[in-house]
Amino acid sequence: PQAPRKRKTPPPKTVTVNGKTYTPDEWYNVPDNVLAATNRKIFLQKDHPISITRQILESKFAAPEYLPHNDFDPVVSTYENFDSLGFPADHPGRAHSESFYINRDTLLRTHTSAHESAVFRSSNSDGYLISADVYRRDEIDRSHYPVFHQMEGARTWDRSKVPNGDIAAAVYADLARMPTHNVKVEDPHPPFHAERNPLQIAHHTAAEAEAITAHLKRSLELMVVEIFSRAKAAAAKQDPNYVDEPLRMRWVEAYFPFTSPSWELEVYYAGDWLEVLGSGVSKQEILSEAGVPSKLGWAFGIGLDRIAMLLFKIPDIRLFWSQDERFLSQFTGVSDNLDTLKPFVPFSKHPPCYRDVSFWLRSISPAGGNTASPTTHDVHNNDVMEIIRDVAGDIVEDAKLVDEFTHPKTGRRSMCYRINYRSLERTLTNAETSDLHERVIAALKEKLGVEIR
Ligand code: FA5
Ligand code: MG
Repeated sequence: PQAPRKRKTPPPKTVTVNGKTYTPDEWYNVPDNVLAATNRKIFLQKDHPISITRQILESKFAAPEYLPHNDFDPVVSTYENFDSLGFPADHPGRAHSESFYINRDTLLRTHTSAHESAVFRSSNSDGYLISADVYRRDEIDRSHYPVFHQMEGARTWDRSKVPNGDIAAAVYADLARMPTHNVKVEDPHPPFHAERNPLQIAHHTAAEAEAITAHLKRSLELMVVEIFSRAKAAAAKQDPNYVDEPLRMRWVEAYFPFTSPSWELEVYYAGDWLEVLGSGVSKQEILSEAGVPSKLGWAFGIGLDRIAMLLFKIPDIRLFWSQDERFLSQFTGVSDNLDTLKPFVPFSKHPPCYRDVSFWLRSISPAGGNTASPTTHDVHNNDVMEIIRDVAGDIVEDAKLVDEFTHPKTGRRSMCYRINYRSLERTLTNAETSDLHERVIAALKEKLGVEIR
């Protein structure tokens, strides 16, 4: 992947995450607030909505088939996060602008799939669940945060252990024991691209892939049905006049380097289709590399924050990180009795406070000194987002690029960002907002070398 931009300050000599110490290099790009989040483990915190969501899914995918793993270190090697899963060398997810690196070979995991290979290798069970905090550089808004949570799951069958080596028969027998549901699935069998998402005919028959796919789809649909029936029961408890909308879900084709074919499951929510999970038939190379070549099966990865937001009607992803008792106390006791789950009741919403910042990108004369067409240095959106979050923390609700233009004469490029400062916990004073905004501006200037307009 592309080398990082030269750092202005040397990286820290060492960083400690989850009790282990690592040595950063030029690639180090983890802001302090993100590093601090590695200690929180809210997905394991009793009565926290993310943890409650995990518990609900774990109760749906139960032992002995599915064994939960909840204690993997957030720091992984690039081999685990990418190579072991078949990501090509030039995959965009590897870029310094997309992920948080400790050093060239080590990063904060970007997905729970980073542990697939290790669990396939070490586990004797037919399936697993892995829940963890995951880290990605991304935008700032009410549904994006640099740290979120995923649950990964897989179910496999061992050709050397099923009766007569007949995988399809074994899978259909398991499917016949599984409950059904009566939600009509729109687009239950979307066609998939034969080249991008081929059946793995070198490793198993089309009939075997079909059986595994049927098991995958029913299992994941049942999971979504469970979540939505709990969400409805909770909403009805809060509001006796609550009229529920029927659950709608659909399968769409997707692409992942470690499954083929692959799909995403979407649900209709608040007027739009929302992607809740990615899934597919596991690539045989991954199982073989993990030392279990006779196993085959399926895997999925679901975003826990997104599910928790719709389960509890939580309007802003930052709330998960809040230590405010007005938030946390609303979920007391739910971990011990999932049936007491109630929707979140927002405490007073504080007014938004918008501030704009516009800047010119530094122009760089191209080699050869052709000043007629200067190129400008590049500013990555994720860098701007991170600087804003770094200075203003969870007080920023949202930040957007609202204008961008190139000066017709000078060729210089200008960008304008609009930042909404709104605390979840209190009303900000004007002076406080202005002070924060000034500090954001100073940091943009210093870290990106831009000229404020
Ligand atoms: C993955 O991360 C794959 N590892 C999933 C997978 C696992 C596929 C196993 C096949 C087999 P993706 O980037 O689409 O894929 O993320 C999976 C889910 O995580 C999404 O469907 C969504 O629910 C959640 N998610 C992704 N990005 C974010 C984000 N920025 N904020 C909140 N949730 C997110
Ligand atoms: Mg996706």
